[in-house]
Amino acid sequence: MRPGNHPSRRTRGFFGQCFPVATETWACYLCAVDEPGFIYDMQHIRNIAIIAHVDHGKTTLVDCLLKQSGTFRANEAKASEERIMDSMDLEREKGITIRAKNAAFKYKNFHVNIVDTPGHADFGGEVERIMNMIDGVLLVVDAAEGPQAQTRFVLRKALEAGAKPIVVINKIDRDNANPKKVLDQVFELFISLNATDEQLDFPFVYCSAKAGFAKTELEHISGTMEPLFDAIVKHIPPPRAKAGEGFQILVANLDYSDYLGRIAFGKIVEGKVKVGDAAVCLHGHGKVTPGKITMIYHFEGLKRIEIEEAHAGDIVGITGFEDVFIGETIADKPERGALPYIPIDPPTIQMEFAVNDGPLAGQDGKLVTARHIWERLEKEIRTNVALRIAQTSDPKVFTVSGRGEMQIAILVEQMRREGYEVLVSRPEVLWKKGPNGEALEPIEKLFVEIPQENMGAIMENLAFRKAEITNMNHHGNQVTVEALIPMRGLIGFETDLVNQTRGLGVMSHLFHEYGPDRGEIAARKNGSLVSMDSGEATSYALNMIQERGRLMVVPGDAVYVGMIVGENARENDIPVNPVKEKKLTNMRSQGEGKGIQLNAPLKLSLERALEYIDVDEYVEATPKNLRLRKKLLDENQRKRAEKSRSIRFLDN
Ligand SMILES: Nc1nc2c(ncn2[C@@H]2O[C@H](COP(=O)(O)OP(=O)(O)OP(=O)(O)O)[C@@H](O)[C@H]2O)c(=O)[nH]1
Ligand SMILES: [Mg+2]
Repeated sequence: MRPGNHPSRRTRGFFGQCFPVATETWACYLCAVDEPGFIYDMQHIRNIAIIAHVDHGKTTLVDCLLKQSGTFRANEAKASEERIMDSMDLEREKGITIRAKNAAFKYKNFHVNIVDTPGHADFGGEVERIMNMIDGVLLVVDAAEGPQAQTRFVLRKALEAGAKPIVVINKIDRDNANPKKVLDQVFELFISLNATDEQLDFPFVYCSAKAGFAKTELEHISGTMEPLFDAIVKHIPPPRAKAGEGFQILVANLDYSDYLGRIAFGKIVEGKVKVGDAAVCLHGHGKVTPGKITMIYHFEGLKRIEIEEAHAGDIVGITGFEDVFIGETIADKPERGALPYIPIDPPTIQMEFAVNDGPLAGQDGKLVTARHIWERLEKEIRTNVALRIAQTSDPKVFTVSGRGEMQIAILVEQMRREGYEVLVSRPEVLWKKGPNGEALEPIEKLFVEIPQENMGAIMENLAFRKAEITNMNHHGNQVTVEALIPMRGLIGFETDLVNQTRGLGVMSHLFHEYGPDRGEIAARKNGSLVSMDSGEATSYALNMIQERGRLMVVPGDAVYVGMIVGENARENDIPVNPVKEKKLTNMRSQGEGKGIQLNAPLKLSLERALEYIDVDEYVEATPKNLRLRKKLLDENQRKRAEKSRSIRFLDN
């Protein structure tokens, strides 16, 4: 790094606050920004989040911005990867983002911190948690689908947090794209969210994240993302932060490393921080813990680079506090006070996690005790802000509350992969007490888009689920239905929608209000075929059982008393014996199993199984198996315990 014709160290002061250059004393700004760990002044930092409805192209857009800003060398494996930020195994398998993640890129002499967020409604808490880290958002909207339920949710959160939005109309390469119309719809959305005049004057960019180009006017010809890069540095303000002595950091995310311990991520809201500085953690409940900053990281590309000091405005990770939580403040001294934290919406559903006490417990998994499960749940809520956990009167049963069944199913799936075994109950909705002590249940606003020919079936389904249709719109062969539906009725609806429309229906939903009890909604129309014996299922026995309904096991599967081996064609549960062998007579008939035709068994995914089971049933999730069972394995005990409708309340 040699001094060049660029502004000297002295003139750099014009950019705002003075700042030291991390490397050589005489390095110039424009050259030095290429150095790892370079300290940018606030005027050259931008902190943005990418927000949108599910699948509108956030992660693809982040890929494009990272690649076109030259973050990866051409020969680096990442340069050819897709959806780089979806780094978790489950994210890659499911094709969706689950956790919000940070990265950063350099554009001209700007350092842009960028947070990719999930678009699925169940992970809305991830969007809320990062809002205090950023100062602007790219609101991505699909040029064909237009704004959807989660577009409204994330935009509302961004406006509440005072973040400056840039609207990005994405996927303009799609055949059915209508970018102009979608832009109008976005404008309407801003109005309906009571945006100020200034917010209504939002900048917008059209783009195709997949093809890698952006433009400010549809008529323009563009082969790169340049117009979007320019819009980011022009319209997103520098960080809302204050230079000066001392420091204050609001923790927005946590990570762990066996070697470093807990790493707290957040924006430096004030001052500057150096490795070795004395610091305090201002906890949520008013406690103050003294400590020391042991390490500082900031983001460059996908990497976390260790730095010696960091300044107001940058997003950094710091170590030194083992008991810090999301929403708490780390500062140089207690007098600086805690920063306000953006509250997170409450959870709407709850499931039980219980110790596997079935006869096959411990055969697949190593982590099976109540202590194992509780410690794993405690670890989860340190970083997963929208989840809540609680112990119950039964030491072997815990409750886990969240925003949707998928959010909790993801946790169960992760636990299975880590070697845990756990019994999980059906999701139950969390009610709230009204002003006069009456029970109020969460009501969701549902948006469904279906082919016209499926309308009858879907309307009937919605009526069964106690939905109240509020609007219907026919356009071409499609119908858009808007309804108010109790959250209880929504459980399992997505699976029905996919089945009834052969995958063509799309839905999204949003919390609307707590409303009066909408009455009984039957969980499912069929009872269970429950095993009354233990052993190995035989084809002979299964052949007889399949007369009664649909099988869920195959010959050779281990079964036990109280396990669900199939779905009854009728409403009630019936005991069946799946392990019965054919009695051998002197007249030897054809060999066992020969000539028997068993129908394909009903194999449910974890998520589908969770919404399928009834209130008195569990999913037994182990690393290798998913089984369904009755909570009470003994038939006589079950008969005594009447099935009753129980209501769970928030914060019980
Ligand atoms: N035609 C077209 N497809 C795109 C474009 N951008 C993204 N896609 C596709 O849209 C799908 C979803 O993209 P993602 O980037 O995973 O969407 P996302 O918003 O990150 O999704 P979540 O994180 O799950 O909410 C993928 O199949 C992408 O290939 C685009 O500009 N044009
Ligand atoms: Mg994504």
